[in-house]
Amino acid sequence: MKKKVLLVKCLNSERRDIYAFRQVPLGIAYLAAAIKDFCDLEIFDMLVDDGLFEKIRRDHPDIIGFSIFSVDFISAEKMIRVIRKISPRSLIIAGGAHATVEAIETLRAGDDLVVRGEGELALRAIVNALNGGQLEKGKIPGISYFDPNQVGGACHNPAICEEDIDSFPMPAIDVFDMVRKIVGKTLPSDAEMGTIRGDFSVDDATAANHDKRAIHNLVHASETSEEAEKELGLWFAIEDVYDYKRVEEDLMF
Ligand code: B12
Repeated sequence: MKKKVLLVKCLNSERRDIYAFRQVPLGIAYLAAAIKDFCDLEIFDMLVDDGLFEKIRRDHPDIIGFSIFSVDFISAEKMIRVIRKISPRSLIIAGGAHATVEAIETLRAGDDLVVRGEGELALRAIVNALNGGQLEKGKIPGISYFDPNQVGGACHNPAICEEDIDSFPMPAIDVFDMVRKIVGKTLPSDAEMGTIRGDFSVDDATAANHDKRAIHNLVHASETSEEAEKELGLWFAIEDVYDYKRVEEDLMF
């Protein structure tokens, strides 16, 4: 059976407001492209998503992968300690700039494995090994892990550097909920600046209840493409629906 994988872009919540722009974390997008066909994949981007602990408590992913920069390490460390407790059977993996240069420190934070450098081949090997039922850490390229039988306590498997980087699939932008990121949270009073609801409405539940009306949240976004198809049929005629191309599409794809 395919394993449940949750990839998390870590962000110290105090830094959230610094980044007013909505970017896709490129490292996670590349990893997603490498593994999405082999697992049941979800992405959690702390720049925009809330409720990580609740999500993990509910879903208990088989693998939780954290992408960590040094500026976010201290808050990532605290988070990992909590997650260890709420989902003890999840395999916790860390990668990214900080994990690569500080593998031992990152392992001490409570991760099972650290992937150093490029993660596509290593993460795919880990997912496929777990799908097959057994992870033999010694066989996974480019990872570090504690091993009590090892002198010094830690193993650092040599990395395989893919020479033909064109063989990596293009980043899987489709795994990010871009439309929902642009639209913002349902309640405009909670929506971030830079989102449609955050920038153009200040409405909230108290005001709407007082006036006995619906909340003015300006725009609707369907949860899934199946839901979108159903809702388009309910509210729109075929001539109301426009196809469009974003300016960057020809540059990126
Ligand atoms: C482009 C870039 C940016 C872009 C990001 C664009 C985007 N959409 O992602 C922007 C301008 C937004 C940016 C911002 C910042 N950046 Co910057 N950035 C870079 C740069 C030049 C390339 C990163 C990149 O995209 N690489 C390509 C992708 C595919 O690789 P990757 O992200 O490293 O991911 C791979 C591996 O690391 C690994 N991996 C990553 N995460 C995980 C997780 C798991 C589970 C696994 C298994 C593997 C894994 O697998 C991935 C695929 O191979 C690097 C320098 C460099 N040459 O790496 C600096 C770099 C990453 N940035 C850095 C910093 C400090 C920042 C900021 C904190 C700056 C600031 N003060 O605000 C912010 C943080 C933004 C944030 N949201 O957290 C530092 C990080 C240093 C550190 N020790 O942590 C770097 C290394 C530059 C440097 N030498 O100082 N950055």
